[in-house]
Amino acid sequence: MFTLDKARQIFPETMTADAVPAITARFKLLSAEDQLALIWFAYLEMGQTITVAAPGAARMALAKPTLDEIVAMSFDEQTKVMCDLAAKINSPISSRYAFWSVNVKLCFWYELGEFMRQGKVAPIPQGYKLSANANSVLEAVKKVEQGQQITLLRNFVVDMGYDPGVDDSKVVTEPIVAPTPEDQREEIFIPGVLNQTILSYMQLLNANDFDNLIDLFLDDGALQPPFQRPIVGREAILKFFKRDCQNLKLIPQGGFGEPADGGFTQIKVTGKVQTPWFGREVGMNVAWRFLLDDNNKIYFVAIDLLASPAELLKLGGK
Ligand code: 45D
Repeated sequence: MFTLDKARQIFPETMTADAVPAITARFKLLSAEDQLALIWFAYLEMGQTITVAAPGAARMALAKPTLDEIVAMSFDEQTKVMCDLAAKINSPISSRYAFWSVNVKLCFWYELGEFMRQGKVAPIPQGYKLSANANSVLEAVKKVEQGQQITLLRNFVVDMGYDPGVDDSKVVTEPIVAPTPEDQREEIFIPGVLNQTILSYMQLLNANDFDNLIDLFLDDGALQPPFQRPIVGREAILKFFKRDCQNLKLIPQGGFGEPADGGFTQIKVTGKVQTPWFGREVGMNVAWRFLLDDNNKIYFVAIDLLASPAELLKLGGK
């Protein structure tokens, strides 16, 4: 029989983007000032080739009162707020920030970035010199592919704030969108994969139809997002879907399945994922490693960010 630990080992030849946790670990050792400046420089650099989609008013609403508060401050106070966030120092805004979902945090920083550009919020001091370490982390960020770069930026933002252990039920999240009407959903074809659970998974996630999506999972099923611990149990997974997975676009390109122990089936799919933040401009190379029970219910699925596009072609025993 499978345990969660054993399930996590399926398709061990899958090479994930190790540069992401490695760079993140080095980033965390930098001073708050260096962290903010590095993100600013990386963001400017990326801005030359890709654009972040401006969040609409409804999405921005949750961060708005805090943004208004910051705009009313002096430049020195604003700089302190940002440094406190980066240094995870306990302050009113740092602790409020910790309760925001990933997308609310990203909305907040998107708007601060705009304000910094417009001169409404303290910019990174002109001529700011990164330390040697920060500079080498920045160079490392510049070298990885775009999907890895945006994952790094997202990691940096998620880790900020003062978080003494946030109660999951109190996380502030954006409103939930309605599922795409059935007749407007795109069919999914995956060369090499006929399994209906896998096809439904892709289609239901693309349609934001999380209530039906969760029915594909076993009660004690688990989902492991890139570089994270598995989320275990239907309730927790459904919460994660509704909170962090709206408007994603999954574009599976190929797959392979084979029998596993105990009547289970393991299926690996590779392809691209687009985030609503960058739309079609960034396709992240990912693998889904599924383990289904004998009723085709999902016991485990891992989503991995792949080391390189070459990994898209490595399927199963081939
Ligand atoms: O500090 O099948 C300034 C799951 C400077 C679900 C700034 C999935 C100062 C199941 C520039 C102002 C979700 C797991 C900061 C699939 C400063 C499933 C601002 C996968 C911070 C497929 C910085 C989904 C800013 C995936 C504004 C892989 C940064 C989704 C903005 C991946 C960064 C989504 C943004 C990713 C990053 C989104 C908007 C990686 C967005 C990244």
